[in-house]
Amino acid sequence: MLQSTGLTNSDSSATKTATLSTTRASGPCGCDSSTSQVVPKNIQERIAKHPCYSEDAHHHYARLHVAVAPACNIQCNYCNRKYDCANESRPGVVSEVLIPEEAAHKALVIAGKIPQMTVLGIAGPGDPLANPKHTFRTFELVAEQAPDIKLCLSSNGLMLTEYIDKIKELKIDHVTLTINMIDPEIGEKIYPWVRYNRKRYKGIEGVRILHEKQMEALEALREADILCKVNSVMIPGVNDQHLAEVNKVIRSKGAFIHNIMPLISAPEHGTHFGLTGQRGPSPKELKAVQDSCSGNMRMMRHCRQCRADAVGLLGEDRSQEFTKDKFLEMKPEYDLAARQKVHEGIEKFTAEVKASKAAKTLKKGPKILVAVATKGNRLVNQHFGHAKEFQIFEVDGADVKFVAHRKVDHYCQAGYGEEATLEHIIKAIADCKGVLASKIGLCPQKELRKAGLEPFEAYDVIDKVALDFYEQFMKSKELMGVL
Ligand code: CLF
Ligand code: SF4
Repeated sequence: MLQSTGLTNSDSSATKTATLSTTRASGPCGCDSSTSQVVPKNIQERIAKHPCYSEDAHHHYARLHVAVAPACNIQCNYCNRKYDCANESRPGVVSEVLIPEEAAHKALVIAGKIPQMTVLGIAGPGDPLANPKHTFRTFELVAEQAPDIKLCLSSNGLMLTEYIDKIKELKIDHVTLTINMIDPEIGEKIYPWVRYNRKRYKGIEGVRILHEKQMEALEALREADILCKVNSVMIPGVNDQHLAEVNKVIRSKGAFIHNIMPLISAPEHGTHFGLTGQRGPSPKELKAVQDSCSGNMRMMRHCRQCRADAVGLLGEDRSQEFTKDKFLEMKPEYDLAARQKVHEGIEKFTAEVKASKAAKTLKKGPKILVAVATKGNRLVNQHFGHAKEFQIFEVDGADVKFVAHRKVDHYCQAGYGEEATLEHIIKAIADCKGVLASKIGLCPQKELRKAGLEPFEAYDVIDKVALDFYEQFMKSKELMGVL
């Protein structure tokens, strides 16, 4: 193993324990630094605590989804209405539907228990704007009682212009639209019908209405100065070649960030695409399309396609701790001052990380990928065997940029390493050169090395560990005469 940083391995709060030293990380907004766009300061402030709009924020801040919107007004071929809206969720996931009062209670409970929870999102299980009464009532109740929580909604866009005044009135500052096409002929392969003004339109007629309404929605959001994220589901052979055009159009209409997500499709989901064998893209195909758009605008690469009742940091779903039977028994512990104190600690930590970035000029070298085991807080702070996902960072000796995450089954099952699981993990991160974790057992170390993945143990800020690893990795290559 390359020599680790040798820091004490502890799971205590990131903001207290991390040693901050030489780091240079992703762009100023924490999103995709490959775009030349600089985020104005006032917008940086608006996204600084939103885990989806800011890649930096997603290491520290959490979101809560409340499932108050069961109905939908369109049909997507990747959706089975028995499950959550697949525009912001993994197919096959079912959330418990709540009434607004239950949802507000849940938000106040969680705001106390997880003070890093800064955003309340409504993203299903159907379309929030096909359920306007419950959606807006929930936002009203939460805004009245927890004014520091940001309100966020995700929609297919069909009804957005009808509700733009209400969205403005409630100060909903973040709206996601799922836009998969700008050409109705392509849309015809994705949407069999659309219901608008109490009438169901089949085929291209319906898709044309959806397309026009989505374009109007983009303009309405720009006019209202609401930050718009566009989600696009990448469907190989249907819209994969078309997404660059979608990207161009949404950018020209003022969208702030583009989230190209993979189609997840399996026969057991019972969706049209699942049953007809439509496959989703490979990680490589997805990255290629994201890369092709990244010169034009900010790209989101840290989406976890969460459930309509997701709770916690994006990479950790704590929804099972807060099922309806459990949270209804809990008392709201919302405490604005205590929350602000936690947020100040996070801000201090991130400011120190940023300041340390500027402290040293580092030389860029060839790019490599590393896989990081993390429980959040922008730290290498998880045992290899406990990781349910690895965050993938691109490192070039000067910059450390988040590029993806890979879900895996954790290697350590009931205290023992699972050989078959290790094989899958290695396959999932095979394009990396190093694996950074707070602890890695001797057996997985051996297997990782055999597969060309160098294990590296440390407990510190991801950027620092990645640069330390890079330096030692490059040195070892030089010594071996590889470079
Ligand atoms: Fe939720 Fe969506 Fe708001 Fe985020 S999720 S409503 S913008 S608070 Fe985020 Fe989840 Fe991806 Fe959505 S990771 S599925 S992009
Ligand atoms: Fe399903 Fe969402 Fe599409 Fe409606 S908009 S059909 S809920 S994926």
